[in-house]
Amino acid sequence: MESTLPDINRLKEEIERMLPKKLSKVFECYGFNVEELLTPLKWKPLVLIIGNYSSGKSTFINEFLGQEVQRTGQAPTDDSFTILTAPDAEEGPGDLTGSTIVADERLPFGGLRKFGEKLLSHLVMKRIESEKLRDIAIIDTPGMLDSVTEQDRGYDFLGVVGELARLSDLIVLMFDPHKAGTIKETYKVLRITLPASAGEDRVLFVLNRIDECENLEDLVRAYGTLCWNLSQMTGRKDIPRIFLTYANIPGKEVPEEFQVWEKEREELKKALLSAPRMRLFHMLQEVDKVARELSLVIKAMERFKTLFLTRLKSFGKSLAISGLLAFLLGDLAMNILTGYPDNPLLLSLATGSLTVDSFLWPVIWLLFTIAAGSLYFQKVTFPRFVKAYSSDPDRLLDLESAYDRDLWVRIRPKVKELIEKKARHQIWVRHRSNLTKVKNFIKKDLQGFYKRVKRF
Ligand SMILES: Nc1nc2c(ncn2[C@@H]2O[C@H](COP(=O)(O)OP(=O)(O)OP(=O)(O)O)[C@@H](O)[C@H]2O)c(=O)[nH]1
Ligand SMILES: [Mg+2]
Repeated sequence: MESTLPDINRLKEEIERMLPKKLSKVFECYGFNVEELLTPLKWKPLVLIIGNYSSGKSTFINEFLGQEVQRTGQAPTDDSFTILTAPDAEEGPGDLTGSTIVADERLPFGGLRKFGEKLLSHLVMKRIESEKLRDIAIIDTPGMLDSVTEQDRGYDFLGVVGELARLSDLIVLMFDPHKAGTIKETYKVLRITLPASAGEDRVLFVLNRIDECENLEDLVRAYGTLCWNLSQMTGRKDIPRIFLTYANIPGKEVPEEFQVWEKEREELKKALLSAPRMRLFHMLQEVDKVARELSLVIKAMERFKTLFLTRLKSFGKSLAISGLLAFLLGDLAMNILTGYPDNPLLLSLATGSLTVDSFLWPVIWLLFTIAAGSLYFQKVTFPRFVKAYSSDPDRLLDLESAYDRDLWVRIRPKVKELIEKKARHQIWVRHRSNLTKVKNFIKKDLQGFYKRVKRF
């Protein structure tokens, strides 16, 4: 059954509602803001087109939209990130500058501000009348180059690609036969940027401009090279699907044996339209990730609480022994040093002259020891304990999987802050029951949604 956009939107709203409903209390306990979590994914589904320079990104976009929106050309042509979308009912067509884009809170691009002025002058939004852009936005990007450094570009290009990839629901990575997977920036994107920002399932690999291969042999060679390079770059053992495509350029004859791939171009265009459905997966993956992050925070705080209780217990034991000694010997010591009181507790016990008064000083000594001990615990022992774990929260967890280790790196500062600022509160929180709630959420609610989205 083909799912319609209203169906997708209904489910999207349900996912947005589910998270606060189920987990907002638990989130609050650990200083997470549940409302903010899915905000970056509230705007339209995004398709990011990245790839080698001159691989045909802009040509493909123009063809998809049926309009000449983007400039194309043989040498590196685009030096800007261009967000293409249709204007809302209340807006007219027109361009928005980088600084307007990052300042607009309805748009998810505020995170790009950190890349500086130079990027903002290379960021633009084109609002164009296009039916296809009503429900998705497409981002055209500067082509990836070989011998370029951050200084040349003036901003952290790979950082920007990473930030956009995190927001995008589909990423088209375009190659061409002339440089099938050998460009340095492309290598870095595949090796570092994409694994950190987007799941493999979000990336569509495309070998474009195949019509420029001399013959089938040449194409097979280019395809083989790309596969080899991809496996080197991604570390994947399986070969992902690679769309083989070419543009129908007026006046250019496409060899007959290549025409069998004409349908792949159409399939790729159709895949772009699946971005709204991919957005649902993307949202669930975000929720999944943050729920797992939260589980790690809870586990760390549970361990912190247990360690604290153990510490408190051993301190309590020492205090009890000190209190007992003070109770039995405090007045005796006073008597030896000052001659007062006349009849200390132990002596009155030995001489059989025990009265109620004999307990006055022992009780005072006991209370004094307990008060001094508690003060010492609060002012010295506890702050030291907090410092030991806030400066090295890694001691709180044994991380088994690489996935957990990645999550931990991201949330480590949060755990640090939680211990530094809210240690006292954390000791009273019922971590175990919170952890059960989060685990049940991941196992039942989230899996239920995954199943529903897959059926779409
Ligand atoms: N033969 C052939 N030429 C193509 C194809 N796709 C694009 N071109 C041409 O290749 C050149 C580069 O295309 P663009 O669409 O500008 O490439 P791009 O990836 O946007 O390039 P940058 O913006 O510089 O990164 C243009 O002259 C296009 O006409 C194709 O499939 N086959
Ligand atoms: Mg271009």
